[in-house]
Amino acid sequence: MRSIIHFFSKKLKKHHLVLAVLLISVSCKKNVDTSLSSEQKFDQTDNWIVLDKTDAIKKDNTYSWNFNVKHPVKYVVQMVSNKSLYNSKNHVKVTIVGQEFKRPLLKSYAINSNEIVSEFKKIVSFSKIGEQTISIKTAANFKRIRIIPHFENPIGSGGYHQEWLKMNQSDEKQKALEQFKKAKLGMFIHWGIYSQAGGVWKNTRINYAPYKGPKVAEWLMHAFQIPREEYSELAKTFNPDTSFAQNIAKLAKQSGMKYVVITSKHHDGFALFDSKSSEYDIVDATPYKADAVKELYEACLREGLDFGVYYSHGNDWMDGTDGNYNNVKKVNDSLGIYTHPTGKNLWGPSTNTHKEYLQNKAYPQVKELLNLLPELRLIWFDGTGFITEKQAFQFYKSVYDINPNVLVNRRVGYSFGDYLDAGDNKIPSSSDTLEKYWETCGTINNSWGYKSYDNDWKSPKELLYYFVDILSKGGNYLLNIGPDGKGKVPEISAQNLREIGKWIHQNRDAIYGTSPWKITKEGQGETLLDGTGHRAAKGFKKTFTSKDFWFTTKENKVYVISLTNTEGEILIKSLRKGEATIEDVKLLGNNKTLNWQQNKNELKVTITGLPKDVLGYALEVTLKNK
Ligand code: JFZ
Repeated sequence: MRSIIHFFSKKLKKHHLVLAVLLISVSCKKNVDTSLSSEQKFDQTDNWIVLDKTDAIKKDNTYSWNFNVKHPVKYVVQMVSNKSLYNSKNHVKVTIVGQEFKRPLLKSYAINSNEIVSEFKKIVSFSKIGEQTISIKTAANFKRIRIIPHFENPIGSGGYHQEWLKMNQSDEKQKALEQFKKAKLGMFIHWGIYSQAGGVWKNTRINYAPYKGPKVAEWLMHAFQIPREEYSELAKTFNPDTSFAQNIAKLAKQSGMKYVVITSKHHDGFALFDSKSSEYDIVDATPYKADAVKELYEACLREGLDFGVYYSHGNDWMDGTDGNYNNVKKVNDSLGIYTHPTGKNLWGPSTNTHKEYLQNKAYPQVKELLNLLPELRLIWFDGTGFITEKQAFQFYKSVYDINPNVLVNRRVGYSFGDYLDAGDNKIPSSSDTLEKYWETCGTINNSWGYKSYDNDWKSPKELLYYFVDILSKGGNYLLNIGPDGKGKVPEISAQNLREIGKWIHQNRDAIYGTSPWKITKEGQGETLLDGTGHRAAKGFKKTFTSKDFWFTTKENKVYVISLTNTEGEILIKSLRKGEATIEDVKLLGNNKTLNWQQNKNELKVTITGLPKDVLGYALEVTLKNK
C-alpha cells in the first residue's frame, strides 16, 4: 500500500513539473529561439540514482545496494526519511569503494508533508561508468537513498548529443584542438574595472568583506554586495595606459606562452570590448574609449600568439538579474535539493528576466566577439550552473555557426565543451581517466584579478613544477596574471613568468607538441594542486631531488625533466635495459651528447654543462626503431 502511495505521489510530482515547464515555455514564447531542433521533455530526476530501503541487502544496521553509474561525475548523497520516524541523533556511515564518510543526520529539506531529506555535504565522485556498491550503516528509520548529480555538473537529457558531436568532430574543431594540444602553455588575464580597486573597497580588504563567497579580487561587487549603480562608477575612472596590449603580448611571448585568454566580460557584467548590445562597456562608459580586447588581439597576433576570450555567460551581476536563482530554486525546493546562491546577484538584481538577459545581452555579445575577432581561437565560458541544457547548447552552436575554428571550454555547461578542466588551480591525478583533452587554469598568487596586498607569489620553481606535472599528464596550463587598473602587470609576477620563459625556451623540444609517455613520473609520489583556497592555506613547501623525473614524448624521443641543477651521475629507472633501446642521450639547450650507460636496473647518465642558476634541465633520449 505504502509503495502504491509513493508511486502515485511521484507521478503527481512529475505532472506538476511538466505543467510548470509548459507554463514557463508558453509565457515566454516570444523569446524562444526556434533555430534549435530537438527540444524534449526532460525530468532531471531521470538522472538520479534512487535506492529504496526495501530493495537493500540488509545485515544488522547496514543496508547495501548495487547500482549502475551512467554518468561518471560528482554527486551528493541524500537520505529520505519519514518525518514522524526521523531521529536526528543518528550518525550515518556511508561506504562507497574508495570513499567513505560518517555524518550526523541533519534535517536539510522538507519535500512534502511526510518526508524530509538529509543531504550529506561530502561529495562523492565516480570516475567510471558501470556497477557500483553503496552501503549505509544507520539505526535511523529511513525510506530511501538518493544519489544526485552535484550542481556543478548538471546532466541533461542527452538530446543534443548527436548534433553536438557532429560539430565537435568537424575538421575545423579537430584542427583547432590539435593546435591547442600542442600549445601547452597559455596566459590567462583577469582584468576589468575591479582591477582599479585591487581587492579593497572603502578601506576594507576583500578578505574581511561581510558577505560569503570567494575572496578573489574580481568578486569585489559580490563580496561587498555593492549596488549596481555604485559599482558602475568604477568605469568612470578606468583609463589604462595604451601600452598595456603590447606589454602583455610581449610578456606572454617571452614566457613561452602560445595563447592568451582575456576576460572580455566577467561576472560583474562589464565588457572590455566595444559592445553594440550594451552601453556598459569600455568604449561607452570609460574615459579610455577604445576597445581593449581588440587592441590585445592585434598585439597578440603580431607576436604570433593565439587569442581567446573568457566570457561569463551564466553570471552577470549588472544585467543578468539573479542568475536564474529563484526559478531554479522553486523547482529544486519541490525536489528537496539545495540551490547554491554563490555567484548570484541576490542583493540588487536587475529587473529583467534571465531569459531576456540571455537574448538581449549574452548571445548577442558572443556573436559580436566572434565577428570582432575573426582569428579568435577559443571562448572560455564561465558562471554556469543555472542555465538550461538547451541554453548551454545554444552558446556552443552559435559559436560554431559563426566560426567553427573556435574551441569552447567545459564550463559552457552540461557536456558541451570541446575539452575539460579539473576545476581551477586543480591538476588531475595520473590515475584519473578523462575522456577529453584538458587544461588546468591557475593563479600566480591567490587571486585572479589584481589584489594590491596579495604578495603570496608562486615562485618560478613552483610554477614550473605545476607546468611539468601537467605536461607529463598530457594537459595544458593556463596561467593567470592580474594587471592593475592601468594595465600594468605586477613586477614580481612578470619577472617570475620571464624566468620560467627562459627555461621553456631552452627546453622547448620537451614541451610543445609532446604527449604523455607510458609513465608520467618517477621518484616521490604526486602532490596535487587542489584548488585556489587549498594552496592559499597550505603554502608550497615541496622540494625536489635528483631522483625526481617527469616524462613526455614525441616521435622516437622520450624527454626526461628534472627540477634540480646538480651535475654528476643520475639514475633513471624507467629507462633501464629492457624498457627502452636507446640511441642517444642529449642535454636540451646545448645539444650536447652525454655519457650514458644502461643496465637492467636503470639508465645512468652523467650530467655536465649545466648553467649555474637554472631551474632544472631536460634530457632528450632518442630511442632506436620505435
Ligand atoms: C571562476 C570565476 O568565478 C573566477 O572569478 C575566475 O574567473 C575563475 C577562473 O573561474 O571561478 C571558478 C569556477 C569554477 C571552479 C572554481 C572557481 N571550479 O570548477 O572549481
